[in-house]
Amino acid sequence: MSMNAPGLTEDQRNQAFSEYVGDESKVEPKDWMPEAYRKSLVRQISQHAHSEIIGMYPEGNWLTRAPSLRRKVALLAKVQDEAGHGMYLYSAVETLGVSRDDLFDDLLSGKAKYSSIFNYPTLTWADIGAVGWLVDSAAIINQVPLCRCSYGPYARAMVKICKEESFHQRQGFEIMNTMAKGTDAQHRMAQDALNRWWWPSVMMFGPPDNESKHSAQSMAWKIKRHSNDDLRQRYVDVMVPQAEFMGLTIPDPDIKWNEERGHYDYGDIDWTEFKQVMAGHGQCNKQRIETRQAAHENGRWVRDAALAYAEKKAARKAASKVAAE
Ligand code: BYC
Repeated sequence: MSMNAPGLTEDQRNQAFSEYVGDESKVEPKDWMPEAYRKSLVRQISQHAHSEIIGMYPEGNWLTRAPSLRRKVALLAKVQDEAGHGMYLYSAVETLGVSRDDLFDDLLSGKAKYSSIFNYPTLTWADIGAVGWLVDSAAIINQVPLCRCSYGPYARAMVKICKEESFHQRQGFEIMNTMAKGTDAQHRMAQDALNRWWWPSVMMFGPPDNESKHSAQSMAWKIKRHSNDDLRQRYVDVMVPQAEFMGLTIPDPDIKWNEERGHYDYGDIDWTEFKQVMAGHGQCNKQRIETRQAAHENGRWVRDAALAYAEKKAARKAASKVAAE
């Protein structure tokens, strides 16, 4: 029984939908879907899109100060990729019946959420290494499973995004490794950046499982594949050996390999800090939104010009069609 079949009751459609996603089939925009599924996708994908857009600011901050042409070109490419990720993701949300203008309004008014991580400042060049290494590694671990999300347009967008995130991660690792193995001063800068970015990166995966209000339903619908804590553990397990390889110390005295569990144990997370950042009281929340508002205003003439051109072109096409008839 298909959830799209005519004449079904709401319960039958819900049942057919659960079986459909249970079979690993992809839901497409024109398929019937429960309203709560649609809303949850709009919530998650739009927050993800906003994160990509706001995520450009901490790194964009260093574009004019990159230490060499090679570093600058790579950083520029990465920041441009993030703009592209935002655009694919806004397109994916549009397939769920929400307009891009409404999404922009939500971001610009400060109503929309975006990832907590982008409310921290990038104080030194080593922070660009730390963001690429720590934040993009977290993004990869969180996002690779989203390539199998039950909603087709999101899953397909994630395939391209994840390929680009892998390049970003390498870019960050290479900066971090070069600095960690450079002069004493460079090593200290790398360690300082790791000290400041480690805990916010660990928090990126979201609240602990017992406080994650969306995880259970999202996993049942195969939007999410793993819980926040499972992904966080995977992250710690991957990052600890990489830090050791670079000769850096993760700022958590409780990190220890647990033979029995086959995982690293780690210390308590300061969830008060996470909640503060989510409530808009992080170090850069205000600055990020103000920068976005200014960029939107400064880009108004481009949007107006593109619209005027499109309208003129459409009018010319319509006129030549009439003339031909
Ligand atoms: N920051 O029930 P939960 C990237 C919110 S990477 C802010 O567990 P869910 C990038 C959550 O939205 C970053 N808010 O929710 C990387 C929910 O609020 P609402 C973006 C957070 O959805 C490098 C509430 O807390 N990645 O883009 O099951 C360069 C309860 O949480 C955070 C994505 O968005 C946070 N860290 O799980 C450039 C990936 N964590 O909606 C860019 C897709 C949680 O009830 N998203 N919240 O008001 C996801 O995988 C999931 O949405 C999350 C949260 C794991 C983030």
